[in-house]
Amino acid sequence: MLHCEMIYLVTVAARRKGHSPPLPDCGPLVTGPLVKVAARRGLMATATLTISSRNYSSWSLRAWLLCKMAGLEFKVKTVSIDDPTNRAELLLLSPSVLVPRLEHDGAKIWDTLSIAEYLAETFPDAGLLPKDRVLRAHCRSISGEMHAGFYNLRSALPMNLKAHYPEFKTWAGAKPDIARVFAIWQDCLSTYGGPFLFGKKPTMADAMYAPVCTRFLTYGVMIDDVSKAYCDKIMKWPAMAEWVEAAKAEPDELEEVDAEF
Ligand SMILES: N[C@@H](CCC(=O)N[C@@H](CS)C(=O)NCC(=O)O)C(=O)O
Repeated sequence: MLHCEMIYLVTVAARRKGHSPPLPDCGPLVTGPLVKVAARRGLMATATLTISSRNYSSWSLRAWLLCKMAGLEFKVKTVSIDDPTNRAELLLLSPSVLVPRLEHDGAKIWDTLSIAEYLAETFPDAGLLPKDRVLRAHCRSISGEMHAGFYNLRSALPMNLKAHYPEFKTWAGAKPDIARVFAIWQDCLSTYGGPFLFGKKPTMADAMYAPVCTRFLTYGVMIDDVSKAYCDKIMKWPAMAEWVEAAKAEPDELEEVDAEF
């Protein structure tokens, strides 16, 4: 079971007990004056990114960072997936009943890595993928590795931006995943010089690994200096800081989950 699924099951229980208020709709994101004029005149495609909890949904965070990096003008639609009405609505939008889901200019995409590839193709100058063929292949490989793997890490250390458990005892099964993440980061940072994984600017790989940085901080995972500097850089990335601030302002959803740690 995906860690998010576990979280949402617990949310259902919380809702049955009457403690979980609906998630806020974060509304349209800021747009510049020229962009607004262009949009009113129908010169620009409007985009909508459907996400769930900013505090818990790591895939939502990844897609949101990717949209920001692409320079896409987009509205955010927030759905609470445990609500049966929302699930029915989401099923119409996303056949997997999972978020994130991006709709832009006729394209409907319900998978994070596909959103990343779509944005890289649509906004080739945004730098979501490195220009160099060899680096691009490396960037795709580690992005794919995160998308397809690290199950133990993701289930043992669920994203929870509001929480801080410095004494948390990490399940041994997650340790090889953690070691592998450190190895990926160290390889990229020493090969390409940082501060991001493929050099001076963030790429799709940084968006894919950003939630892992938050997990290491939330659960006090011991990290070496190089990885710590990378996590600090990610947390100070303005787009990331904006997301974290909004997550902290979100109503509490999962008191039961928090209480267990
Ligand atoms: N592989 C999918 C994973 C998406 C995913 O697991 N999303 C979670 C939220 S973080 C979700 O929608 N869970 C809904 C549920 O479990 O009911 C992607 O890349 O987008």
